Order: sequence, then structure tokens, then C-alpha cells
Amino acid sequence: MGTIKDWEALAAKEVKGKDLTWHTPEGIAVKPLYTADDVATDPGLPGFAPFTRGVRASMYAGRPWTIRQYAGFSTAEESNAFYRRNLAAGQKGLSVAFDLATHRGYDSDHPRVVGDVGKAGVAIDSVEDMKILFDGIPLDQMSVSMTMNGAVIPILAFFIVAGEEQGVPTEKLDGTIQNDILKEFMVRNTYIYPPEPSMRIISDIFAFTSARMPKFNSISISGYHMQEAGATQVQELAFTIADGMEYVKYGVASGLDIDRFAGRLSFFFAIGMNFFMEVAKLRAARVLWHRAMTQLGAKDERSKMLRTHCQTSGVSLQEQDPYNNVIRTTIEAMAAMLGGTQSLHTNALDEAIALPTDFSARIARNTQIVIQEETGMCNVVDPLGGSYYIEALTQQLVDQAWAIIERVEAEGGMAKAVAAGWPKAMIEEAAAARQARVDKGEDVIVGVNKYRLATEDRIETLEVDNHAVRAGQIARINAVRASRDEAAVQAALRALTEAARAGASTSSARTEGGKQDFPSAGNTEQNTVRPEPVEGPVQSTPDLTHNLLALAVEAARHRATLGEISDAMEAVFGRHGTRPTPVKGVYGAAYAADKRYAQVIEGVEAVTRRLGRKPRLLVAKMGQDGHDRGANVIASAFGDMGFDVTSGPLFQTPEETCVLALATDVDAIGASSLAAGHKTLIPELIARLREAGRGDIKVVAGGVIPPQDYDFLREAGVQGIYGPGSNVVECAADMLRLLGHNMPPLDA
Ligand code: MLC
Ligand code: 5AD
Repeated sequence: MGTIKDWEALAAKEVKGKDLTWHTPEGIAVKPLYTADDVATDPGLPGFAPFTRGVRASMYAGRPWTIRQYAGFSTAEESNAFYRRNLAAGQKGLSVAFDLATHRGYDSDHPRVVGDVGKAGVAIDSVEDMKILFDGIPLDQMSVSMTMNGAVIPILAFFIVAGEEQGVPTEKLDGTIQNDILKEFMVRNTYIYPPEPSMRIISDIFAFTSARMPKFNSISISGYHMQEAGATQVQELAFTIADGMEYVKYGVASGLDIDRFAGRLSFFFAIGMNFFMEVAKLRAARVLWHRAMTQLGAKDERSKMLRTHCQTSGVSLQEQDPYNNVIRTTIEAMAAMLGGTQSLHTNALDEAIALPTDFSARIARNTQIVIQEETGMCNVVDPLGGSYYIEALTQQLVDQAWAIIERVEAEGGMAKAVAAGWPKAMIEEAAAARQARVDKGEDVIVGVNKYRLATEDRIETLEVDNHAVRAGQIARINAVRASRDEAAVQAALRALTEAARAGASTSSARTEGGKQDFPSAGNTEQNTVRPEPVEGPVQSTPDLTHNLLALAVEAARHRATLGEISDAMEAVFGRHGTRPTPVKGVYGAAYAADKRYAQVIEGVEAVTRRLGRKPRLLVAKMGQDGHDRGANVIASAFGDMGFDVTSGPLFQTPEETCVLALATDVDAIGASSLAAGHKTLIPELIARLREAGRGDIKVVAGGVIPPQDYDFLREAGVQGIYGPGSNVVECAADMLRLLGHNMPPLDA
């Protein structure tokens, strides 16, 4: 037996004095050894406040977490068949992925969504589609999560009516709606309306579900997309908990009793490759939520209990050597379960290039089944509890995240912080720093920046024919419109517009401490009506007369479509739009002394001298794909390297991108596509440029693009394709070559 001093001396001798401290991206100095001296607090027992060790006393020994795989593609028929095959093979809960047209409130026949229908999820236009989606799946027995935020009102209405028409009373519906708009404005970008009416929608949903759907989780407060966008674990924790606090404050301000709705708030986190940090993060999240809810006045312990879904990290998975992704996902799944998740999605190995096939979905699902059924890992509650390292890290994460939460609160809450933009900027800085570490090989990714294969084998991927899906959807919309009672539909839609205009549905009538004072971020196309403050008692049973969801249910019963219901509210609320503002200097600073980077800078200077101005690049996002981490990182890094970069707005059509390219007179366009619209949208853009006589503008593509599409895109005129794992400095070197510069090869 030695003392800690003895250990330090021995270890220093072994490593010849090398500093073994690991400085993590969240600024935590992880030591090589933890002892009892590092643990200040007793984590208590599972099932008891503050739930550090889990929300249930028996945890997985009593009931394992729900294997809930997120899925959806093409039509309702195809997705329904996929769900049924998965349930038969051991999946336990459903989780619906909608296509981007649906997310953004457009019917499949809308001209803006030609490239998106059925691509990143399933296309749903009316109750008829929703009924097919759950055909043969009894909604009183299956818990269903729906990832929907923008078009949350029509989708939840369709779900309720699909239940009714299956004979399931609304009270018996079990599941979760994501309904988390704050993180949409920050990182995920599938909003429709401006922030303020979007928050009113959430309060209306809280009012409706707390009165009518006692088993339904009214929100899934999501940090997942923050980590995907590049956030550190501390940022993910802090902003997610702060978002949750904001929703609670809005619910209370709208007149609801906190303990009436807070027990049905749920959470959603990403689980990445920093194994112990992720375990500690889930434990810290429970401690933080308990503290926050106590502060906000909750009395019922169930209101303070953080229940969560987790998904293994999409960004941690790679296109190169893709079977490594199975290993990564297994490690991440173990972190999620050791952290005490209630529900889990494990990503498929083809994540970086396409949606899962039956094969890749089976491996992903079996990753969880093997852990649950072969390893004995579920038999002991919180087996890492009491680990010096885990307990110390949990405490450190609580402290660091709480400091950020306090800043948010001091500045008036998360809605204001989102509008001010600093959380998004913080996340984007972390993303640019991570990209630089990966490009420089400091953060190792096996098969990408180390141990890369000379040749890659191709894997089979799922392809959705969006033109065929769209044609089928349009036929069904037309049939629905032809057979419905048009007068009843229009009356129901008018009632919805009126309720939106009234601004003060009874459920959002009370305001408190300026809580409705949500400054709008970005360019809002129309101003919004702020609810009038009405003094009154906290409602024990909310009045749903002007409730947007209650009125949408009525419209859905009459077969109003998703686009029509969305438009009925948009007529009052307007549609929100934003333009990215990439961060500056982070990428360049990380590369200060790099030889290759210096060569690229020289190249940019040479091109600048030749052109008499900087080379101009437009970073374009077309279609309804709002995944903008890649586009922002590219814009930021190219800007640091000396390019004159224009970041195009989100959600453009190819025509709009062409107009912007001509107006800014760019030399090149980088089209970023992560939602499978590339085969439709990029060729269309090139055709427009050629029509305008500007076929000389170089077009390159980046994002999630399966290798089997490369030839198609090259034939259409795309001059460079950069999938996940591309080195950004080399992308810039390629761009210089395209612009006629004689760029030396790498390692020259
Ligand atoms: C659980 N139960 C137990 C128990 N464990 N009872 C006794 N002993 C035990 N040990 C009970 C629970 O209390 C509950 O009942 C019931 O069993 C179900 O358990 P649960 O733990 O609530 O699980 P679940 O129903 O699966 O709910 C988990 C959840 C929920 C609360 C986190 O919100 C959820 O399923 N979320 C999923 C969100 C999701 O899939 N999102 C996908 C996002 S993809 P009772 O009666 O108490 O309810 C995405 C990607 C993108 O966003 O960007 O597109
Ligand atoms: N089916 C399955 N998984 C999906 N994801 C997104 N859309 C789908 C879908 N239709 C997963 C990916 C992605 C994360 C946001 O969700 O893992 O990274």
C-alpha cells in the first residue's frame, strides 16, 4: 500500500515525467487516477432524489430500457412494413422519422419540396397517411415517439385522429412528441413559424396533453442535435436543461400548474465516443434537472425526475471503413445504458451515407438486444456508481453546466439567449475547433485520419425514388380532397386561423414576468401577435376552446391536409427564415503553424493577385435540409483561408441559389446536402447556371452522398465531391486547382 504521493512518484518515473493530464474539449482536466479523495458527495440510491443513480429503484433489473429505433422513409406503406418487421425481430417501441417536407409544413405537392419527399423520412400529408403508417399496430399498446417540431400541430392531430379511427381513445395514447422548438432555432432548423408563436404552440400542446393525454410525453427536450452540431458535452447539458426550464416557465406563465404537466416532460441526449464522460453526463443531467425544478417550484418528485431517450452519435460514424461503426455504436450504447437511459436508438453502420437497410437496421437493433440478453449487464442497478472517476466527473459536469445555466438565467432565459445567438455561436466555435483537431490528426478517427484503407469496399445502401413517392403522395392528396366535405374543412381551417389570431388561447392567456417577451431572431417574414396578459388563477383543468391542437384535431377529422393546417396558422404567424453567420478565426488559429495550411494560404493569395480580388465561394443549402454544421464549418474555414465566402440562406430552391450566385458573381458554389436531395437539386442548379450562360461557375458537393451517386453527379457537371471525413484543407487545395492554381500535391 502506498499513498497518493507514492503513486505520483512511481507513475512519474514510469512515464519519465510526462504530463498525463487529459484536457478534454469541455475544458475538463481529467487526471490519470481518481481516488476516494476526489469524491465529495454520496450519490444516494437509485429511485430517490436527486436520481443521480437512476429514476427507478430497480432500473433494468426490473425492466430494461426500451429498444426504440428511429425510422421512416418513402411512403407510409413502406415504413409501416419496416416497423412491423422490426417489432417482430425484437424492437420494443416505435419512433417515426418524417421527411423534411412534412417537418416544414409542406404537402408533398408543394413546388419547394420536389427533392425532399420521402427522402429523409416518411411522407405524411393527411390522416389517411397516418392511418396507413400504424396499420396493424394498436396505438393503445405501442408507445410511439414522433420527431416533429415545426409541423407539430397537424402531426399530433393526425396521430390523435388515427387513434380515434382505430378505436383508441385519446386518453390511452402512449408515446412522445419531440416538440422542442428552441433547439430548432439553435441547431436543427426545422422550424416553420417565428420563435414567439412557436412557444405559444408548445404551451397549447402542454395544455391539451395534460388535460387529455395523461400517458403521453408532451415534449422531448433535446440536446442530441447540439452534440451533432459540434457542442461539447457541457454545452449540450447546460443548454438542454436551460431549454427545459424555459418551457416550464412558459407553461406556468400560460396558467398551467407546474406539477400538472412537468411529470410528462422528457429528454433526449446524444451519446458520443467519450465513454465515461457520456455516462457521467446522464447522471449529471438528472441532478441538474432535479435542482432546476426544485428552484422553479415543483413539489411532486415525478416533476423533477429526468427521464430520457438517447441516440448514439451520428457524427461519430464514418463513411470510410464503415464496419468500424458497429464497434463505435456498441461502445456508445454501453455508455447510454450505464448512464441509465430509459429508451435508446442505436445508429446503423451506413449512417454516414444513407438511411438504414434491413441488414444495417438488424445489426443496429441487435447491438441492444445482445447487451440486454447476453451479457448480464442489466442485472445490477447503476454498476458504475461509486467509481471514483465517474462520481468526480459527474460532479464536475454538474458544476460546469450549472455555471452556464446561471448565465442563461441571468440574461433572462433560454429564449432570449437563443435570440441573442450566443449559444449557437459557442457550439459553432466548438465544431470548428473539433474539425481542425480531426484534420490535423490530433483527434484520431480510425479509418479516416489514421489506418485509412487504400481501397474501400462498397456497401449496399437504401435508395428512395423521391419522384415515384411524390407522384403517389400527390395522387392520394387529390383523392382525399375529392372525397371530403370541403365546406367543413374550410370552416375548421378558419377556426384555426381565428384562434391563432386571437393570440390568447385560454391556455396561453396568463403571462408572468415578461415571459412572453421573446425577441425574434433572424428575418421574420411577418410580425406576430403577442398574447394580452390576463390575470387569473392557475387553471386546474385548462380550457381548450381556442387551443390550436384541439382545433387542428377537428380539421384533421375533416381531412384537412398538413399543408393546409400549417398555412392556416402561417397566415397569422408568418414563416421564419434565417441566414447563417459563420464564426471566424477558430479554424485558422488551430492551423497557425501548419505547412500545408501555409501552402493553401499562398495559393489563395496567388489566385487573389490573378483575379484582382479574393476568390469567391457560395456555400449553398438547397431543399428543406437544415443540417448546417458542415456548411458552417466549411464557410468558416474557407473564410479563414482567405476566400470571400457567401453563406446562402437555408431552404433555397435551385433557382434561388442560381440567382444568388449570379448576384454575388461567385467563382464556385459548394452545395451541402445531408438529406438525400442531391440527385435532384444539384443537377437542377447546374442546369440553371448553364441557362444563364454561367456554366463556368464551378460546382462542388459535400455532405452525405453515397459513392454510387458520384458518377451520376459528375456526369451532371459536379467537379468535386466531399463526403464525411474529408479534410477541409485538402478541399480548399482542390478548389484552388479548380480555379486554375497549380497547387502542389499533399506531402510534396
Ligand atoms: C420503467 N417502468 C418501470 C421500470 N422501468 N416500471 C417498473 N420498474 C421499472 N424498473 C415503467 C415506466 O414507469 C413507464 O410507465 C413504462 O415502464 C415505460 O418506461 P419508460 O421508462 O417511460 O420508457 P418509454 O415508454 O420508452 O419512455 C421513454 C421516454 C420517452 C420517457 C424517454 O419520452 C421516449 O420514449 N422518448 C423517445 C424519444 C425518441 O425516440 N426520439 C427520437 C429522436 S430522433 P409510466 O406509466 O410511468 O409511463 C431525432 C433525430 C432527428 O430527433 O434529428 O431527426
Ligand atoms: N431513419 C433512421 N435514422 C434516421 N436518422 C435520421 N433520419 C433517419 C431515418 N429516416 C438518424 C441519423 C441521424 C440522426 C439525426 O437520426 O442517425 O444522424
